[in-house]
Amino acid sequence: LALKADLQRALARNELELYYQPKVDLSTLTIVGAECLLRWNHPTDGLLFPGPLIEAAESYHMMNELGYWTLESAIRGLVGFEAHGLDITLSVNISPTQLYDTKLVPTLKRLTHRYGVNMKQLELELTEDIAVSNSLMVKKQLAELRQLGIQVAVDDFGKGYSNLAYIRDLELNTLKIDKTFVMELTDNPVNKAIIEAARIIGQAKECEVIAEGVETIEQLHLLREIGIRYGQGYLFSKAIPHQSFISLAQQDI
Ligand code: G
Ligand code: G
Ligand code: MN
Ligand code: NA
Repeated sequence: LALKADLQRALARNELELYYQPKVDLSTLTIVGAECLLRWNHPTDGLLFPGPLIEAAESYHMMNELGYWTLESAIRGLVGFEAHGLDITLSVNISPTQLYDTKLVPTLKRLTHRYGVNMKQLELELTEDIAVSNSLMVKKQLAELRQLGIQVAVDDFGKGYSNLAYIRDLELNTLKIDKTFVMELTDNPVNKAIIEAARIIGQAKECEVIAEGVETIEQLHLLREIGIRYGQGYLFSKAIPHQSFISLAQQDI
């Protein structure tokens, strides 16, 4: 857990940075989108993963502040991609706390308007736990986001406390299969069955299905065989800085 002072300094001194992991079409291997992941350029410890920072933000009631920093940076990132001719969707992770904030929808409206981005190019990733939380507040917020054209994804599908009845009823654009099923795809036949089930659910719900954690060619081949259309993982690229992402994606077009 980071200290409150660390978090405040990180926000005030611009130590935070968004990195971008490509989302790839598994049949053509072209980049069709990106997920942005928070990184912390710590003044002495170097580049850090965001876990401790996010935990700190939650416990010091600063998650919304961190979340709005992330959303504005992501929208600016999208503007940069557009300026380089990249027409992609950008996915942003949203913590449950953010979905309980009544300022979320008006802020997103204001930011997308200010930066002139199309809300359809923005996707919010919710963890399955919050997606199934069945709270009226969450349902209302999700409906408003979708009305604006913002895409909704359920992240880490299969890992949380699944409530398939709620997945059934939730209007969503994307189902992201949790990386544990993909990473252990060859070890246990049940993983393949779960991924097949996700594909069938996606077909019935008319939403996209993405496999996360694709690390090997063998996994890629199996995912294609199963009929999964999109993937993310170290086989293609880890999350990289904005400019590096642009260079990588431009090789594609
Ligand atoms: O690459 P990685 O270690 O960044 O991500 C670790 C975890 O932190 C993942 O579960 C990811 O969803 C989460 N995460 C990364 N960036 C953000 C962010 O901007 N907001 C939220 N809420 N979670 C994030
Ligand atoms: O929880 P969420 O799915 O948002 O976070 C994705 C996490 O998975 C991040 O920490 C990201 O860095 C990590 N990740 C992305 N691709 C791979 C991969 O191929 N293998 C592993 N082990 N982790 C990955
Ligand atoms: Mn995610
Ligand atoms: Na995930």
